[in-house]
Amino acid sequence: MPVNGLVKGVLSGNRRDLARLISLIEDEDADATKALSQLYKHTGKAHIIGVTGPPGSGKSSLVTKLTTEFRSRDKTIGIVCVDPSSPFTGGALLGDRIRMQEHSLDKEVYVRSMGTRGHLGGLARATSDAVRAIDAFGKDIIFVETVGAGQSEVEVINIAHTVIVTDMPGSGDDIQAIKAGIMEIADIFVVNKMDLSGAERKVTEIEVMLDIDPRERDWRPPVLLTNSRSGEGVAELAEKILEHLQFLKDSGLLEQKGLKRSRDELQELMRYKLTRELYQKLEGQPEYEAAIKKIATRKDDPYSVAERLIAEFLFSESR
Ligand SMILES: Nc1nc2c(ncn2[C@@H]2O[C@H](COP(=O)(O)OP(=O)(O)O)[C@@H](O)[C@H]2O)c(=O)[nH]1
Ligand SMILES: [Mg+2]
Repeated sequence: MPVNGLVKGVLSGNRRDLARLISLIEDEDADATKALSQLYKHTGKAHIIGVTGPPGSGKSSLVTKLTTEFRSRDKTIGIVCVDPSSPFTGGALLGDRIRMQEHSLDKEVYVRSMGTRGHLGGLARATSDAVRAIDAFGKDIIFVETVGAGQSEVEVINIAHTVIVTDMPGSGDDIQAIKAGIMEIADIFVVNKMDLSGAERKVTEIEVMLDIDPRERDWRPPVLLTNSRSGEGVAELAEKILEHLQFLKDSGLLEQKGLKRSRDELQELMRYKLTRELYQKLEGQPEYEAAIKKIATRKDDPYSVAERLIAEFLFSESR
C-alpha cells in the first residue's frame, strides 16, 4: 500500500516522502489522513515555536539566524512558512536567499512553505498537519512563521508551545495591533532591527503595556532586542526560548496545553466529519428541499427544522 510506504519513508528520514506527504496534506487528500493517523504516535516530541509579527519586521531573517544558533547546539530544525511574501517562497532579497541556501545544504534543516490554496480554515488545518508530519520526521525544533494577527494566524499559532512576536522600530501603529490581540499570545517579544534608531523606545512601549496588563501571569514575556542581519541578541533569544520551554514543563502548562489541544482538535475533527456526513445525507433530498421552502415561505422556522433534522440524523437506523 502506498500509504504504508510513505509512512515508512517519513519515519526513516526520507525528505522526498515528507515533501510528498505535505503536498497530500495541502490537497486534502484522503491518503494524508491515513498517513497522519499512522504517524500520530510518533509525534509530540518537537518544540514548536511560532514566530509572528508585521511583514518586514524580520521574521524570516530571525528564523534563519535562530536556525544557525540551534544548529550549533546540535538541534535539528524544521521551518514552516505561512507567509506568502516570505523569502522562503522566493520573494527574497539576495542576502536572505543566500542565507537560506546555506541551510538548504544542511540535511538537518527542513524548510517548507505552505501555499495559500483553499480557504483560510483549511490553511490552518494544513499547516498544523504539516508541522505534525515534520514532528514525526524527527526534527527537534519546528518554527512556524506567520504574518500579522488575523484569525487564521491565531489558529496557526495555537499549535505553538512558544510564541515569539516580532516588531521593529518606527512601526507606529502596529502597537495597536499588539494591543488588539497579539498581547495575549506572546511568550517572548522581539524588537528586531536594533541597529535602527528608536529600538529602545519600542522596548519601553511594550514593557509599559505589559506593566498595565492586569492579568495574573507566572511568565512575564521578556522583551528582547535583536539584529537579524548581524545575529546580535540571537543567542540570548535562543536561551529565552529554552527557558520558556522549561517553564512550561515545570509549571505543568505543557501538559495542560497538550490536553487542550487534543480536546480542540478532536472537537474540530468531529464537527467536520459530522457536518460533512449530514450534508451528504441531506443535500438533494426532496424532504430537505421542501423543508427549506417552508422556512422561506414562513410555514416553518429554521430553529425547529434544524433541531428536527439533527435529531433524525443522530438517531436514524441507517447510520
Ligand atoms: N537593518 C536591519 N534590517 C533587517 C534586520 N533583520 C531583517 N532585516 C531586513 O528587513 C527586511 C525584511 O526581513 P524579513 O526577514 O524578510 O522580514 P519578514 O517579512 O518579517 O519575514 C529584509 O530586507 C531584511 O534583510 C535587522 O536586524 N536590521
Ligand atoms: Mg517572512
